[in-house]
Amino acid sequence: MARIWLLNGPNLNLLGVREPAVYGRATLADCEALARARAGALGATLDFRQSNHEGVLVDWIQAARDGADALILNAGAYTHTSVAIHDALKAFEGPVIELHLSNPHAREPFRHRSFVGPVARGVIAGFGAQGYALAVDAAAGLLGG
Ligand code: CA2
Repeated sequence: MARIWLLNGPNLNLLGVREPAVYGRATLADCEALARARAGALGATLDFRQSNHEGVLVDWIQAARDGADALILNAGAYTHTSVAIHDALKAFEGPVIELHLSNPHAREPFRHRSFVGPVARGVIAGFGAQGYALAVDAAAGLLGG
C-alpha cells in the first residue's frame, strides 16, 4: 500500500476563517476529507498533519524518510523562506509534491520564490481545496497506484 504524507505549514489551521477571497471557504478539515477520500479510493494510506513551527515540519520531513513513500507539502509561508525545509526535503528519497491552495505566481512578488520547488517533482497550485485531492492523485500515480 502506498504511504502518502501530506504536511501543512503555518496558518493553514486558519483556513475558512479569514481571507475566503484568496483561499476559499473550505477549512483544513475539509481539505483533509477531500485528500482522505481520494487516498481511500486509490488504496493508499494518508498521514495528514499541520504545524505552525518550522522545526516541527523539518522533524516530520525527516521522519518521512522511514514512514512515507511520497510527500505532499503545503509549506505555507515557509515555502518562500525556508532553507531548512529545502535541505530536509533533499534528504527524502521519494517524490515530493509542492501544494498550494492559491497560485503564488499570480500574487505578490515575495511569493514567487519557492524553496520547495527545486526539490519537488511537481507543483499543484491555484485549485483551492480540490488541489488536495489532485495532489494525492499525483502522488499515488507516481508510486504506480
Ligand atoms: O496558497 C497556499 O496554499 C499558500 O501556501 C498559503 C500560505 C501563503 O503564505 C502561501 O504564500 C501560499 C498562507 C496560509 C494560510 O494563511 C491564512 C491566513 C489567514 C486566514 C486564512 C489563511
